[in-house]
Amino acid sequence: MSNRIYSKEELDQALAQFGITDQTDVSRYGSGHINDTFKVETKSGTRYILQRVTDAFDKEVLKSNILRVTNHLKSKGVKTLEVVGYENPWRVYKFLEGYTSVDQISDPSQAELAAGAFAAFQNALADLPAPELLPVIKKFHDTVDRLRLLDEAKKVNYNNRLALVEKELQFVDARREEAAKIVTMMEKGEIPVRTTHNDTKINNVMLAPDGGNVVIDLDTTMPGSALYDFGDMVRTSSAAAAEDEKDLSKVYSKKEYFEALVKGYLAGAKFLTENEIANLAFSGRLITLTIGIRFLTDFLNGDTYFHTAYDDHNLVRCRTQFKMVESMEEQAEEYEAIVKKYAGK
Ligand code: ADP
Ligand code: GN1
Ligand code: MG
Repeated sequence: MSNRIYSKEELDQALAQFGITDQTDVSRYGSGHINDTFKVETKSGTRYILQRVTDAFDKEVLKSNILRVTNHLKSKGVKTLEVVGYENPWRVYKFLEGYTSVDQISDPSQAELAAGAFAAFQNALADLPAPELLPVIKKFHDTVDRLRLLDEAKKVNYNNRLALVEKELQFVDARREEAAKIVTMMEKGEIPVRTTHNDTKINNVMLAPDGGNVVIDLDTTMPGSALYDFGDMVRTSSAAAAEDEKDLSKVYSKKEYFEALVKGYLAGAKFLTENEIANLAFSGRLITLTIGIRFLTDFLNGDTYFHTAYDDHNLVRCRTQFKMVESMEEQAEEYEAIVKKYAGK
């Protein structure tokens, strides 16, 4: 989906409902693929993030989840997003001054910090008062369901794109058997359902120079598996190149970054069970495959879900994901050994 253009009136109206009328500039911000995000500058100097949330979410569930999660974290003294106002489909957060997010890791210490931040986030939500959060999108990380949606998208075959993705479909078909592993373990109760973030890509944690952090993009915080959170960290935080790098020779999973992630995550996530620890390395491969399947699906559907900047953007992203999967497969034994080392096995 290419970025929708908003009129000044539309943005002013959105802000006015939250009592913000002294804006001097409202411009597109960040590199998120889902919501329409704007940075708001005002005469008083206070800055805000204005977002129009995607229509793909159950918006009322989302609003309730965001308010519950941020209030809970605040009550525990955990720094989190500050909600200024929320009227679907719009919301305003205070701008997190002094924090920055990156799209790619440039030093292992960032990976370790990010992993620690997501572990602390899961820890802080372990005692979220009942009831459980509701899903904003059902079966979000269910790879089996994502395969079903891919098969549906093949029938859509937007602009005859199927002809371009023969190799990618073969790549997926060779891995269909792995798809059910985590969902099945969850269904059987072999892996616990926890309140997890579900979108732990590196630009969803903001870091400060003093080592402080704030986990953001809380939209998919809902019942899930710690394995999905760890897997998605591996997908983005161990990557040697951008998610949309066209030169695939630059795309691989960096062992030093993976090791830093394991170190940071295991130091913070003391709650993990044996079964979870045993599947950490696998989860990186599975989530990366799953996100690649989602990019491929969106490509075949005609780019209806993820923001795209050019015609085959989703296909380029799918290819980097599959290259990352291959790289993790090649290093599987070493990655398992790293997990064992930090788990003290
Ligand atoms: P999406 O769901 O589309 O990824 P995000 O909520 O992650 O949307 O926001 C997109 C980007 O905007 C983030 O990666 C981050 O760089 C920036 N951002 C979001 N919230 C804030 C905030 N409160 N303060 C500063 N920057 C923010
Ligand atoms: C989206 O919202 P953002 O850009 O942080 C997506 C994730 C994908 C990711 C791929 C709600 O994350 O699931 O892994 O793109 N978020 C949603 O980069 O679908
Ligand atoms: Mg985001």
